[in-house]
Amino acid sequence: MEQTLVLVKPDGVQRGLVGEIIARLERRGLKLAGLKLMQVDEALARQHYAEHVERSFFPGLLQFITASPVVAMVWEANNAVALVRQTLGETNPANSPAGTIRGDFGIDIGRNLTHGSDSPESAEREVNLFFRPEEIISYDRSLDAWITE
Ligand code: IDP
Ligand code: MG
Repeated sequence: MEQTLVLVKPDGVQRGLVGEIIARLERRGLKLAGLKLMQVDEALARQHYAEHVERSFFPGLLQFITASPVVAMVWEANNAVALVRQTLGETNPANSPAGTIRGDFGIDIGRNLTHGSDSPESAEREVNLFFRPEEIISYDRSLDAWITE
């Protein structure tokens, strides 16, 4: 099944939105496969956001993502990457519809509460950056037949 990396960024942890964000992904029907609170250091932040290294917002992004702990998670579903991105909303909360996490809780693009991998290839890279294989658990849920055909 497809996996994706989700981060509750430092703003989401500081604002007490970890439970709310997890609840929304659980209610959508995605399955939690990995979860931990962690302090991102500069080396990990640079690897995670390597594609943005030349952007003007990169220094601020590094400062922000390392400023306070994040909650890192692996979520599973068929099409998990796209489903999670839809549930998170647009990168800029100002463009995110109500009903999405960023649209309901965010204002600024640099304080958008969450990260979700942008493709299955990115997801594989990012899951491996944040998790060791033994930290990801595959298991059956008895209700799966009521969520997917
Ligand atoms: P994504 O998180 O929706 O995938 P990306 O374009 O990959 O968006 O950007 C990574 C993160 O960098 C965003 O989530 C946001 O926190 C930050 N970011 C992106 N563009 C800007 C910007 O123009 N100003 C400030 N921060 C930005
Ligand atoms: Mg991205």
